[in-house]
Amino acid sequence: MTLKIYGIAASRAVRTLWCAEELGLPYEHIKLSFNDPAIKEPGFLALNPNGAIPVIDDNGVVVFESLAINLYLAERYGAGGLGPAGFEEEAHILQWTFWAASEIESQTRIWFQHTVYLPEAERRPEAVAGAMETIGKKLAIAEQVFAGREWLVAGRFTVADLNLAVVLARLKELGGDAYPNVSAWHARCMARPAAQRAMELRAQAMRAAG
Ligand SMILES: N[C@@H](CCC(=O)N[C@@H](CS)C(=O)NCC(=O)O)C(=O)O
Repeated sequence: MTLKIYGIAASRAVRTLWCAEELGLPYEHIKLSFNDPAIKEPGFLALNPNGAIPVIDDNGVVVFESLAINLYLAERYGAGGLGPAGFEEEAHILQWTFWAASEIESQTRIWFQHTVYLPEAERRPEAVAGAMETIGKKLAIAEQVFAGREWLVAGRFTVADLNLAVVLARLKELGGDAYPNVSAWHARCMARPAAQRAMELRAQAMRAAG
């Protein structure tokens, strides 16, 4: 049985697709949308009780949360490459992934809601300003990190880079131009053939959605 990836590419499922492409894994892509009522039904909720995408079923190993899925796939199928070789690398991969999720994605979510997602009348400029200020502080930290190295962990592209790069998918809109080292690292990540394939799947999904 192949890995099953649930979730259209025009969603956080693109993160999982990129990871699977990096690892060269065969997979079945079940293109459920985030607004498909099926993801709130018992059959899907048995896979992800949050009623959200992505979720994977890897021969019975069911995992939700996009960044956790990537950590799992990289460790299982990419040890010493995309995934960690040993506990020290693993610790640093977890460190940067948790940093991306807790310190940055918490803020990009606010930014997105108040610039794109909510109806205009409900958008609060002060929420955007607060999120941008925090994101700026975090990007300044990353700027220092990438002054001395090309990749986050172990001198090679790992799932830590992938996870942070996807959380910073809208780097330019988040003021990324002020951080040239971060921007150069992000461009290196996005230029990878697997990233390009995942972005093409995303573009196709967006075209299909109109
Ligand atoms: N933290 C979760 C967020 C999952 C999530 O919110 N997914 C969106 C699509 S990007 C979704 O399915 N939304 C539908 C809903 O929550 O009703 C992850 O990273 O996987």
